[in-house]
Amino acid sequence: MWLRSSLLAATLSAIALPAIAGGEVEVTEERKKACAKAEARFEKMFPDYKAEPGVVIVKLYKYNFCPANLTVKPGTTVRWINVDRRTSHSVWMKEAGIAESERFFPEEVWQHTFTESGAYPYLCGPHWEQENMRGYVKVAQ
Ligand SMILES: [Cu+2]
Repeated sequence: MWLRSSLLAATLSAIALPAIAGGEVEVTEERKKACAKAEARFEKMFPDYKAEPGVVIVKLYKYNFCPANLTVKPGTTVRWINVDRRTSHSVWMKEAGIAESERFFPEEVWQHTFTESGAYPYLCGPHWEQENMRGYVKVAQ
């Protein structure tokens, strides 16, 4: 049940933020549904995945980052996992001046450890313009 509790923690921290403040991403009903599917795909793809302290997972599915908004403490590693069927994605913290990741394919992973407090809005390189594929990480004590 590690998955449920870590997801719950991620969800709660996203909800605790004021609605659409700063670089936060608007989470529509459509996106919520896609993220529920992402969850199911993740559990199927990685049935033995073990939670690790200090690591928070974001799934990428159908032009969504799930969850799109996250708040983490400095030192946290955010691990983005592609649970899509065939589309590759990237993570590009453009505003923070962090270079775009490699494109990663289904079942592949990219991760980043946040050492500095601050706001990190990010994009998927190939899909932010057409599909508004964006996410937001707030790093705070
Ligand atoms: Cu993408």
